[in-house]
Amino acid sequence: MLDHIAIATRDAAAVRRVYELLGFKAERIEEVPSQKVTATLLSMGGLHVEFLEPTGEESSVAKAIARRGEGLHHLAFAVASLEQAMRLFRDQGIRLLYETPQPGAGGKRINFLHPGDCGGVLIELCE
Ligand code: CMX
Repeated sequence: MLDHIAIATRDAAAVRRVYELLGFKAERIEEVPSQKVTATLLSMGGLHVEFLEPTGEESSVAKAIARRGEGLHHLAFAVASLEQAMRLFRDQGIRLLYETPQPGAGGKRINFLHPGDCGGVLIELCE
């Protein structure tokens, strides 16, 4: 199931205002130190949109913005078992970005599939 769509931005507050005018409210704003980002989550029914603002230049989101500009950063899919999903993709030769699950926003455990193996879109797996 699609869990959230993440958008990389230098100014989450400014982008949030646009969505608030559309009638959506920020549900949670959370710093995720392991990913060096502040994540702002807006609920859109069963789906969330997440604005990712880097907290430092060494953040992978800062690098993504410098290289690719602001905009779509990743699609996140909820999985029942992250270890099982990681095995499935690893066995198919699809590159995982971390050897082991990492802590993500909302207490989730996360990993990523390399965009080069996914049609140019970074995919997050979250449990
Ligand atoms: N979406 C699609 N493609 C992307 C991308 C993104 N967000 N970020 C980088 N890429 C592409 C690059 O354009 C490049 O493509 P080409 O080889 O065709 O030129 C390729 O991936 C490799 O890019 P790179 O510059 O060599 O590598 P980076 O140092 O930018 O790292 C990536 C890319 C995906 C490995 C890195 O961003 C990463 O480890 N991401 C996972 C962690 C993360 O994104 N965390 C964000 C917060 C998560 C959260 O809390 O929700």
